[in-house]
Amino acid sequence: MPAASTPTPNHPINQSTMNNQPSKPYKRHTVTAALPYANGPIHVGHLAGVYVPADIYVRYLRLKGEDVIYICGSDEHGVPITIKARQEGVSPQQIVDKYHHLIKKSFKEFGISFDVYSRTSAPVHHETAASIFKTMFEKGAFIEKDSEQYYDEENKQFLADRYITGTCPHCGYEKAYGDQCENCGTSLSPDELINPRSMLSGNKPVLKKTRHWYLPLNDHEPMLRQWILESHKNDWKPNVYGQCKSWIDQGLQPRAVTRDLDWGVKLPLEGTEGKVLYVWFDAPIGYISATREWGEAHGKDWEKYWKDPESKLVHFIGKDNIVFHCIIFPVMLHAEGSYILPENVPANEFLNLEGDKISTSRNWAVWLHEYLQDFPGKQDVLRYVLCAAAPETKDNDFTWKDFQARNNNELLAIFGNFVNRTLVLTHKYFDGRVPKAGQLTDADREALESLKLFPDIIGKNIEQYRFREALAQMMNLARLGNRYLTEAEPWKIYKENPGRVQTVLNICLKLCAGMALLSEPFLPNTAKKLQQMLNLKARAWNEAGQTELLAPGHQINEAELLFEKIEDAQIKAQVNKLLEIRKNNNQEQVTESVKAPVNFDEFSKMDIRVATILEAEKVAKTKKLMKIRVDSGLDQRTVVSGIAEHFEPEALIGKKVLLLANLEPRKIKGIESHGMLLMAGNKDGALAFVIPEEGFENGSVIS
Ligand code: B3M
Ligand code: ZN
Repeated sequence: MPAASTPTPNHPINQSTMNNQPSKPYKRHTVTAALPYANGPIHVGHLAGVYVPADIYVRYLRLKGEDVIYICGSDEHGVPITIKARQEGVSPQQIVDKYHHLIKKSFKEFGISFDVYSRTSAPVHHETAASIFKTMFEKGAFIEKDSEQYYDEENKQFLADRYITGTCPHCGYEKAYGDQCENCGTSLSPDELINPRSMLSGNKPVLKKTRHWYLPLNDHEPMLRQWILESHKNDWKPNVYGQCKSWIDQGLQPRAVTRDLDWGVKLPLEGTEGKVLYVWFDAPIGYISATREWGEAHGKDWEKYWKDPESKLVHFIGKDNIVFHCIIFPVMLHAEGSYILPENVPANEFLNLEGDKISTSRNWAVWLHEYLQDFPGKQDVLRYVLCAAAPETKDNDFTWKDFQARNNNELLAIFGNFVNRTLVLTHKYFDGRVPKAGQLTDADREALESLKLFPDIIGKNIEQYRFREALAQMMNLARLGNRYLTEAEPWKIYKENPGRVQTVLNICLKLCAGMALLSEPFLPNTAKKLQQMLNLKARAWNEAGQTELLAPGHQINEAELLFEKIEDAQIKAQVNKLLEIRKNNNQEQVTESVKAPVNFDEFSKMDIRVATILEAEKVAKTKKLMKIRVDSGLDQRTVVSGIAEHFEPEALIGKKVLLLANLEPRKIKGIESHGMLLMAGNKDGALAFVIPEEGFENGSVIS
């Protein structure tokens, strides 16, 4: 009995681990996906963590006939964008224009079905964000505070944290930022930096008084405790709940929500020129302004999606955005007073690439626009692999080998193979007409009974944000079909029992029709193609399990291949591309640690000669200094050198050394030093003289 061995509908984990509380019925769904920063293209990590799961969720809801809006847009403010613009010598607006369009295009190509993809530089956003700030201000939601902040006098500008560099007080790294040391990872505040410098002018910044507006998160602690820690203890993901709990338990602080910057949403208060809203204040409001833009364009009442308690608000984000979406934004909405709070915030962990953290600056990523060049038309394959390996509960790894295996052994060998065999046989034996089923065997009945359960099993997993499991179940339907067909062997029995073959193919076609509907959230292009092949009109989700889906006599279209084999050579090319990047990165690290390059002319300015040490003595009252008299072949001169801890003076007399003879004279401890002796130092701190080969007379030139 083929179907009896299917793990699917009886599979205990589906039901038992799910939270079976009856969910509150909602009238509509407001689904947001984190707004990507418009300062670079998007990569597989973005897709896997946020946009594919959210897309599966909304596609499913639409098929269920729910009222749903899927919202996103570009996050176009913030300091990194202004820094990138500076580096490239263009305006911030030019940067965001470039990436906004690139990102929007990538999403479209991968079938991410936003109802609106807006941007935070849009006037509707500036207006909405300013007005929410204003309402909050009028309600007394902020506290005002003066503080001293670093200011660049030459550029007449307060310096955002990222605009200040200096030495890390923890590890001594000289290029630490005002908010973080990228060497030791410590988060810093600008006043902790030793020797702070403005990135704009290179000057030492001065402290200057400035006024800012703070959101007193601490005042909202009771609300947060009740809403998150009590009400959402069981339905939020443990990683999300845990982060929120630890934030709240550590004690919340007032957070500054304004900045001295000229790129962003201007502060809507008198006398506050040069101040904008902090990017994390305006960005989440971007969800609201995008909804408004959509509502105004389509004549819809957008406010219901944000203000009616019968709307279910869900934020899809990555784990680094949890605090902003679970604490700060909800506090803003609550303080404003007329908005609903999110019902869930299903944040994912991170996706790594071939064992390493994805990094834009190190170019360690699979960029979507590049993927499409190398694998044209294979968007669904990537969606599939990214969902199957989604970092739902822990960080996960994307590897090209896994990509190939999932395409060849799953999509092609299971899904594609079953569909293809069914359609080809239907054309071969019945001219592409759905045959009528005869008497059903136990195996037939079981296959049909199983089919009926799938919409619910897959749907429940999606509703619980368990997309990997939902996808695995969808594939179990294909597995079931494959096994059923293989065991029924219609090609062997057609001659003596064509009536049995009619029944078998009738059932296989119904399974294919179920797959055509239930795969849509995951593999939208494939589903569409399969629906066309089956000549199936668009249907609702729940119909996928109904056995009347394809009536006998219904004409299907020609079979086309849904998936192609991915060859070793294609994978090798991708792996080589990454190896090349890794090699370049390693080289860069080496060159980064050496000093800035000099050209030949600069080098040849140095006059380096062979010399002999005539006398040496320690400089009194110092530990390190030694006064050395040398014969340079040109003259006799004094050099002060910091080697006294390493050598005894007597041991140096008569030694041949190399002398940088044209170093500007310098007074050290009152002694005029005319040059420098070349030394080698190793990482243990040992020193050795660089010595010429035997037999070179004083004055010989080094070049
Ligand atoms: N742009 C951060 C990020 O991509 C940010 C999300 C904003 S969502 C309101 O990590
Ligand atoms: Zn450090």
